[in-house]
Amino acid sequence: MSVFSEKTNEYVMIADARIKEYMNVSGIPEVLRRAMDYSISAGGKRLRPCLTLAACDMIGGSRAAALPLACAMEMIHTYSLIHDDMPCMDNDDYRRGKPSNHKMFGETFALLAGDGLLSYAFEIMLNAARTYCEKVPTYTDAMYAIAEGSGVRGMVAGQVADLSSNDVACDAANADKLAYIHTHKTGALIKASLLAGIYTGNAKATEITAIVKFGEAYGLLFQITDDILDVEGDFKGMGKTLGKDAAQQKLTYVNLYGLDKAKIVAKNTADEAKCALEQFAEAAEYLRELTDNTLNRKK
Ligand code: GRG
Repeated sequence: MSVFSEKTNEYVMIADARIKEYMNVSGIPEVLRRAMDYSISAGGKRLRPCLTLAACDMIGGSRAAALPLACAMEMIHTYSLIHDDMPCMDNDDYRRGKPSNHKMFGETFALLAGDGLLSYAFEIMLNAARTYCEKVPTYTDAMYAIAEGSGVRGMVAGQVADLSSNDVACDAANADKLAYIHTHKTGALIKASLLAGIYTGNAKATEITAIVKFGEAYGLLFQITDDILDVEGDFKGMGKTLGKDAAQQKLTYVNLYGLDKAKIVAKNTADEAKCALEQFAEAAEYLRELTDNTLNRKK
């Protein structure tokens, strides 16, 4: 097994183990726990926890302080998937290879499961802050990055722009709109995951600037490859119904530029992301490999 795969397995394992602990605390109504746990335990790549833990390792930060943030990121991400799948939004029947949350628990509990994961993420972060704020003076910056990235100027703003773009033509005049949707809906949470990790170490201003640059390019790469996989992927890898973007003529990289050009943009964006990591030298090897992996991903 490669060093990259070993590291990824390690990150996923420690995040999963901690998420399991968080899901088993007393006091959560049983029906709510089952609905939350159904989606968070359904699989998923755990990309955002991997980004937080990798950024923490890269900067020599505190793993103990980063772990609650990594789990909070996964909870926020999972809430967004549950809500996005609901009939009032994207109306998807499958997620992570299983029936989506509202198909299993009904719309009321799907809504509450999403609300529960979002608010629990913030409870977990604030509880961790009681322990780590003194040892890690930038812990508040990490939590702020997560709040901003997931909130009304980040992911939620991107979702609003996405839902308002249904009747927008897939032409060059709307390229800026597409960039806004991608950087906010997908990129903001990815950037926040990286910032959270880097803020658990003693990062210099130039390192923070570099990780922001990497996060923006990597987030865009991740979404372009998502658009490509909507055409070229399969249900087994992606765990969701594909082909919807083409059927709905949705504003995506593939519909705007065509498949071949989208692949070129993805390659250039991956190069740009790796360039941003230069100052971290070999400490950034994991993030470089992750970037190559994402460029060629099938899931
Ligand atoms: C409901 C406020 C709100 C936001 C929803 C996440 C999202 C925003 C919408 C889901 C649809 C979508 C294609 C979003 C782009 C982000 C994305 C590619 C999500 C899937 O992330 P992965 O591939 O999923 O990391 P896993 O299951 O592996 O965690």
